Amino acid sequence: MTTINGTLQGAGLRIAIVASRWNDTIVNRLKEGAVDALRRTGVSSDDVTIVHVPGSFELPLAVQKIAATGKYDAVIALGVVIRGATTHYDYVCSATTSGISKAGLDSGIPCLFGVLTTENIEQALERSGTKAGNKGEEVALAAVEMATLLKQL
Ligand code: DLZ
Repeated sequence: MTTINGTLQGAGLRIAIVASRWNDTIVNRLKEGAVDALRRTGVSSDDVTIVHVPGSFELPLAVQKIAATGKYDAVIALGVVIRGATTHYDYVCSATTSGISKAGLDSGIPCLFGVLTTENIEQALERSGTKAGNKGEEVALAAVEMATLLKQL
């Protein structure tokens, strides 16, 4: 029997972070969590590239394009979508989740979903470094694990 696992040894990995400017106060907290987690795994700051897009709806295209360059071992998408009074939220969430997933499957590069989809700003704050952890940190660790796993497959 063979068991294959990724690791949290990030030295030498090249990581791109794509972050939306919509809800940027909270997205910045996710970004800080992600960068800090990458550093703790040994990813060099020279190997981290940060790209900004207007809103979460634009994340998939940028993620797809970056993944297709072959220059990165993983691409992390960060955004915050907060439900409003209309159905806009549902469309943005749907396009963002399916687009980021497709970018990963099409490119073969791990494309991580670090987008908070919340009912209100309180839930988003809780998940960006207060009560309920930091989604940015969580996806950064998942990025390192997946990148090191895929190198073995
Ligand atoms: C327009 C819009 C709205 C209403 N809400 C959000 C949001 O909560 N989070 C987010 O990341 N982006 C939002 N946007 C912007 C869209 O993602 C997109 O940038 C615009 O519709 C332009 O395509």
